[in-house]
Amino acid sequence: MRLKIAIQKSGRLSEASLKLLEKCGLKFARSKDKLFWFGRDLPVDLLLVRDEDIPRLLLEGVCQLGIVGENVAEEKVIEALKGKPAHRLGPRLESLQHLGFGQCKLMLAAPQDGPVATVADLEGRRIATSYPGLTRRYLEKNGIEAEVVLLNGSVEIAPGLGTADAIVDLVSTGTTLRANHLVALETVMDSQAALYRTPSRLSAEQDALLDKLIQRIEGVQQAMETKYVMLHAPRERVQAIAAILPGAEVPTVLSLDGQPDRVAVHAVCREAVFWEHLEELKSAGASAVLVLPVEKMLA
Ligand code: PRT
Repeated sequence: MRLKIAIQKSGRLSEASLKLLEKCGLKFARSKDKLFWFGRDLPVDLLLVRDEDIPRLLLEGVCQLGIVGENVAEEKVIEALKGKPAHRLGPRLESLQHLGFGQCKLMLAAPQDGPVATVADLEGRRIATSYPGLTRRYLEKNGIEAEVVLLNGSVEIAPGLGTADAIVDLVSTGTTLRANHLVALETVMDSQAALYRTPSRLSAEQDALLDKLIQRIEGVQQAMETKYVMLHAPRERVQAIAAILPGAEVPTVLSLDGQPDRVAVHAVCREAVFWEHLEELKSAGASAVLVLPVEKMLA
C-alpha cells in the first residue's frame, strides 16, 4: 500500500514543500506537466494540486497526507462542516506538524483614519475576504453582525472601490496593506504550512511509513535549526566558552598539536547562533570560530 502526499502545484508553498520532502530522502519520477509524481525509493507518491483542493482530498481519503497553510485547512473544514447537524460533523483533519514556512497572519484591516478602528466598529458593515468561514467565526466570537463579501482575489482593493468597509486578508510583510492605504487592526488567525493527515483509516504499512516520514521531517527541522560550531580556545576558558554556545550539549574538547595551553572545541548548538554569540566567544578568548550547517540528524 502506497502513501499519497498532496502539495501545492505552484505557489508560495510549492518549493518549500518539495524541498522538505526531498530532504527527507524522497525521490520522485518527475513529470513537468503531470499532477502525479511516482515515488522512486519509498512507496510515497506526490499529487500536485491547487492548495485549496488539498483539504478536500484529505477529507475524502484520496490522499493520506497533505502540506497546506493552516488558514486554508481551517477554512475548508469550516466549509465542509457547514449546514451539517452536530451529530454528523464527522472526522476532521489532523494537523501532525508545523513546518516552519509559509508564515502569515489572517488580519482584519481597514482604511487609515476611516470609521473602522476596532472589531466593534464592524457592526452592520461590509467586510471583503477570501476566507468567509474564518471571518464569520471571528465575527461571531466577537458578537458582531456584519455582511461578509466573498472575493477570490485582490481583496485589498475592495475598500478603495467602495465595495467594503474593511477586509480580512493574509498579511506577511504588510507591504500590500500599506500600498492600499490600509492598516492592520487585529489578528484573526496565525498561520504557517502544516502537515495534515486524512481522517480515513490507514493500513498498518501506511501507518509505519507515515511514522517514518514524520521522524525524518522532525530530523530535517532539527537539523535546520542546528549548527556545528568549531573553535580554538585557551584550555582554562573551555567552561566559560561552553556556557556561551547557544543550546549546546557537552562539547568535544581536543588537544592542539604543539599548543599545550590551547584546545579545539566542537559543539552541536540546537539554537540559532547569532553574530552576538560569536562576538561574545571572541571576547571570552575563542579564535578560529567556524559555524557549519548540519545536514541530517537522528536522535
Ligand atoms: O493557486 P493556488 O490556489 O494553489 O494558490 P493561492 O494563490 O491560493 O495561494 P498562494 O500561493 O498565494 O499562497 C499559498 C499559501 O501561502 C497561503 O494559503 C498562505 O498559507 C501562505 N502565505 C504566506 C500567503 C502569504 N504569506 C501572503 N502574503 N498567502 C498569500 N499572501 C498574499 C496575501 O493574500 C496578500 O495579497 O500576499 C499579499 C500580502 O503580502 P504582504 O507581504 O504584502 O503582506
